[in-house]
Amino acid sequence: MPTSDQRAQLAQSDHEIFLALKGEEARQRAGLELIPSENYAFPEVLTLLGSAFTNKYSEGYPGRRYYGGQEHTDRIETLARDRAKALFRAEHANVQPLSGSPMNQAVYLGLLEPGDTILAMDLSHGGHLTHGAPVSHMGRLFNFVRYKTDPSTGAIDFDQLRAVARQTRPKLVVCGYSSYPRDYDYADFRRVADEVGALTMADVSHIGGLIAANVMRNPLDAGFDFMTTTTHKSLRGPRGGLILCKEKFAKKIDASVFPGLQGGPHMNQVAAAAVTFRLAALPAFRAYAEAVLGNAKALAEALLARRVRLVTGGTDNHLLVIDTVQSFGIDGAVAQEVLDRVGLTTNKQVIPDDPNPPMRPSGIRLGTPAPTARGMGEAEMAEIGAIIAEALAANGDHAAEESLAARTRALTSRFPVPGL
Ligand code: DSN
Repeated sequence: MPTSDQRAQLAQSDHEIFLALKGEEARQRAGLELIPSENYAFPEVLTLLGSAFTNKYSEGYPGRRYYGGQEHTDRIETLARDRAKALFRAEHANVQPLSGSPMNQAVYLGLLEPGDTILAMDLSHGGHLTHGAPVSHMGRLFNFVRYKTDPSTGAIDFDQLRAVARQTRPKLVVCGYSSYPRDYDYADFRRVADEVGALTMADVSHIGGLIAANVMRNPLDAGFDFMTTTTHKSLRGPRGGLILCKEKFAKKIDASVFPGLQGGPHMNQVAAAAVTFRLAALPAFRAYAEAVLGNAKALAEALLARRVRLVTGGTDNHLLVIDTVQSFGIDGAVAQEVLDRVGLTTNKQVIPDDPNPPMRPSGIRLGTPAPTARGMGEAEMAEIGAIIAEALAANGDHAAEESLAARTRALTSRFPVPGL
């Protein structure tokens, strides 16, 4: 968080960038972030990201660095690792991944050989780019095979998953998602993986904060070998990645992150992650996580009451997917633009087996971590649901959108953005 002196200096040396910063702050204050992977970082996180730790190179690990001057960086990385292990009940933690993609790549590259088979969720059913999208380098390097969900309920089709596993003998079974509004039992994945001798990895990037707060299941409790999570979504930490694993994989994971994949870790990010893990262990964070889930249900109810079609019919976690084509006769790109105009930030989203292309998909994705971090509750979710449904039904009517934008501003003016 820059001090007022630092802001004044920025304004003087680069006014264009300063204006962009002010514009972004104003956008975040006046509008509302409903993208489920976004959040407002803890103020302590903003402070550390702009701190002296950003100046330091620290290749290696605590006690085994390549450069001198590590007395404070060793301390923060050790604290970050110990706190992460305690928070997630993990045997080993690596806090150095620069973000979500290198985090997942480090697991694949550290444990598997190029060409090995990985079983992961179909991307249109909610899987992530790093779970083997054909356009990603990992998708080219490894042989990804797929399982799907029942789009009406969201249930994983474990018969199909088992059949694919038996047929393709994957080395790794991956679960986790970026656009799946349900929860599942990790033991079901474990059983199939055990049958075919595969390792297990859960990418819980979206729900890391909800697992930390013990309001959603923890895959490590079901004996998963690896759990990965970004630290900036429901956890409210810095942009970054975290790998948790069994002790027997610790050496391979650490060597895969550094020197295998990355150079110097970003120690400002590691310091901010350490504070995040401390804050996420407090009772107040559990209350926040419970409110995230309650708000998602309230938002779903508000939308369903207006006959909006939600993929899987509702939510068990922090996110919802609206089928905008079926509900309003508009694609997700148009819906996203309409909602931008009324001050609600969402993202266009493919839905299961979407016949439409990713830039013009059939839906949008919503989430409650950010509005909940502003202190909003179920009454506000009812109003947000009403604004969304009315805006998408308004069919571009300028006057209607103006009046809905005023309703968004009335809402956000009552709930300041933490840290801004
Ligand atoms: N971009 C993140 C998301 O929106 O889910 C994941 O990389």
